[in-house]
Amino acid sequence: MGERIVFHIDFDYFFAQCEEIRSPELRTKPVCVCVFSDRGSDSGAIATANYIARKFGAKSGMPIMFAKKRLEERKDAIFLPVDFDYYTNISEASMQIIKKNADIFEYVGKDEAYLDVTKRVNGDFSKASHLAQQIKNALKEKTKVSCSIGISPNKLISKIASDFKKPDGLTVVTPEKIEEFLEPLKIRDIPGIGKKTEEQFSKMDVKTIRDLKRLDIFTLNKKFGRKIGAYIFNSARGINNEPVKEHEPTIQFSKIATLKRDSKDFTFLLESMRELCNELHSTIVKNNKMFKSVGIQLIQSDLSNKTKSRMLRNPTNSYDELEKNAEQLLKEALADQHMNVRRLGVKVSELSEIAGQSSITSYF
Ligand code: DGT
Ligand code: CA
Ligand code: CA
Repeated sequence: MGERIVFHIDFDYFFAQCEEIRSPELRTKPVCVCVFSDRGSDSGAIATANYIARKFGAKSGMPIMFAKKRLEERKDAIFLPVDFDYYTNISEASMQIIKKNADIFEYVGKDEAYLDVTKRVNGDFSKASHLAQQIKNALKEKTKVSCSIGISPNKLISKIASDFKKPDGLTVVTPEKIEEFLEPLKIRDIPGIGKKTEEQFSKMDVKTIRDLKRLDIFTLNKKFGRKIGAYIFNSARGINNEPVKEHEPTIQFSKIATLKRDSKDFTFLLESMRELCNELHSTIVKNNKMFKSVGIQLIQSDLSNKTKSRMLRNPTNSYDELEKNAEQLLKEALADQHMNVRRLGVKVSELSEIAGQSSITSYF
């Protein structure tokens, strides 16, 4: 394979940034976007926080209560509920702009994409960084989104590079700078190496990528198996041949069915809902996916449509989670239901590869 030029683009503090775009007065305040659980008040977790809030220690996954504690001295701190549909709109509009600038466009998630731009910049890194700057400008102008871009000969290094300087970063790693760029980084900076792997290495006194290069392929294979061993060995040397694959988002899986009779009876509808959840769950499992959003759709007797959805705190592939959330949504939807329901649907979205596999093995 000839030398490629690959971009990794990642939107900065995405959900919180969307909130700032909607309400610019938030820009000077700490902002946390929260997934409130149904237990009320402050139970739930932080989806993400803007960089001002992060300075005080608020971050993704943290219980809302903890974040409030960290931000106690900031009376101006703002805690907002997730507005997933709105973030999706901003994401889609931004991805359209990005896509136009790629030879090959690979959608990874709402705030993330890889681009192969080799052809359009003639393999020239300085043209590539100019193109990246143009993409950043176009996003700022049209959707107001700020992002960080990593540029290198492959997906692995570009992914690391986009994370290197955030927010609003642009990091170019030309082939001759790969070693110099990687060596001082922590092994945790290699995508797929999580806390557990980091601890294992720490016991061997391996902390940086430079340290990691001391280990030969046999040692790594013995410890992690051949596939992951090879991935770690190659990653430490900046080697990654994975192509950028044309990929539009697999946005969702859904099941829909016409009821035996039109009805607005909860128990009757719930029974069908469970069957749909069952079928849907098989599809999810077959495709090795996790979901982070559950939605339902009611098509009413007059064929009008009613939908409801909710974001989960964490990605899951659990049947119980699916059913529990679908049931809750159904209850909410029926609370103010006047018309009978004719067709019923369940969907899951915000799909990701199943955990564990998503970590290391998906980076081949
Ligand atoms: P950064 O570091 O500037 O890229 O910040 P984010 O917030 O864009 O972080 P990233 O790229 O890891 O995640 C993209 C979006 O995904 C983020 O804005 C909110 C959502 N997200 C990330 N982590 C979590 C989490 O632990 N729970 C929930 N509910 N959502 C999350
Ligand atoms: Ca991001
Ligand atoms: Ca991301």
